[in-house]
Amino acid sequence: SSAGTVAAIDLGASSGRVMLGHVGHNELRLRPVARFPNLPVRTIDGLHWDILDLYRNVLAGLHSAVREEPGLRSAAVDSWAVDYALLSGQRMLGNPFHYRDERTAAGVESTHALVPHAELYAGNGLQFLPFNTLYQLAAERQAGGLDGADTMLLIPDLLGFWLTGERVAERTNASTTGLLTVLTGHGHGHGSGHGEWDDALIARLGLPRSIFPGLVDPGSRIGSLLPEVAHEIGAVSRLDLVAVGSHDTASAVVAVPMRDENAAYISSGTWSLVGVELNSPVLTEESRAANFTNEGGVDGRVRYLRNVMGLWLLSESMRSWDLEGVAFELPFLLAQAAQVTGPVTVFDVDDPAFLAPGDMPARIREHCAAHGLAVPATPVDLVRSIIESLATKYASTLRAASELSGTSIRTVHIVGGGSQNELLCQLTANLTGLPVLAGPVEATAIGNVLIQARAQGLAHGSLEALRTLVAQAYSPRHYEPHA
Ligand code: LFR
Repeated sequence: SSAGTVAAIDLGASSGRVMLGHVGHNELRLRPVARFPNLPVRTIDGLHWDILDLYRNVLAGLHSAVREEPGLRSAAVDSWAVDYALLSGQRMLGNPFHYRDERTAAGVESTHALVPHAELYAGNGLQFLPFNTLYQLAAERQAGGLDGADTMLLIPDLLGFWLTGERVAERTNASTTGLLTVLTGHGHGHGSGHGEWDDALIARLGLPRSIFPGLVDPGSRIGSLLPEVAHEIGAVSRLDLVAVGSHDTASAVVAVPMRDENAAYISSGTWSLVGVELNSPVLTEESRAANFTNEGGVDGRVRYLRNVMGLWLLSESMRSWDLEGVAFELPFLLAQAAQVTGPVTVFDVDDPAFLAPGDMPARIREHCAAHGLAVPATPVDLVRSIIESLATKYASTLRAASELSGTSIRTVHIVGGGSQNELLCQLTANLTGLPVLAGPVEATAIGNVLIQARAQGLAHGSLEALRTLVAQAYSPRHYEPHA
């Protein structure tokens, strides 16, 4: 038939959701069937994801999905990047660590002692983030954590293994490990993308090559649900798990309704991923110094972007105020922040001091004091400062992306949760001097749905064709720049 339904399982750093996506000729509709919080847990050995809680919620979400849509064609998982579980046979060895856990510092040092960052960048094209998988694995190795492990699976691939029994490494997410080679040639109508596991690098880092599973590309079939899983979710017919851009940012970029190569994107959620889409990577020394990444996109495209600290600054501030027993409503704070007319402190949102969980307002105040900036006095001042500082960083990052890649940027798309933040969108337009097109909010789930739909023959063509579908179904909101 010409229309059909697929299920997107989308796990973000603060919440997860299962969405049904209905796709047909000129037709694209999503509806949520389950939403659940993702609450990390600190134990004596560090900060972890509550992966079993997430998996239980995924199964419950699939159960609802199948009940609502017995003819469901397929499902696919995406999540945040870089984190993984180690397995011995079918058994998971310990609960996955959270990328905000501080154990990785030692791994950075030992890795760079073996392979300097300039050399890493030439081979993998990745920006330096202290939690990139290769550093986590180095820390793991030093702690003896790799002993007895026969497989490493990134988070979406771990859930895929539990659902189907198949062990794979989806390529877009695997590109964030730092252990894939970035390809520099131009593809044929495709991006050049990422290649294979870098055996030489893996050997130099003293990592066991055998723990890395075979790579698969978005759009390929991973396998059918195991009979006991199908039974548990009440599936009556065969249900396939499909690989999509399992790195959430890769899926989000699929669903940015960009109309030409002069468009830039900001995937604005816990992180803000700010950049452009390219067909081949930029590996210059300037690019490395500016800490731009070349991550693997769907269809071999390159996601040329930088991580900006993102709405984490705001959500973590809200959490601190909650813990202190001062209950603010976010819509109230944002409305008040939009009314501020006096001078606003703009600080560097990317100070590594903001990475770990903890008292965010205190850290922002300390940062401002240490840098000779006026310290935001009230929660409203602080919220305004965060939003204005984020928009300022968006603007400078887009200028850098443009210069480093030789792209001229004429429009800026904001997708994800941040696209609903009117103050953020308007300030981004003002500070870039460019029109901002906001939405869709659920870009990640939409990108997940679209790549499944294409694999099932429900949608066709290049990413450009898929983006036309997005623009029709979710017309973005326009913000014009004001002085
Ligand atoms: C966004 C994201 C970023 C990645 C960070 C950590 O959700 O996936 O792309 O750098 O989380 O995995």
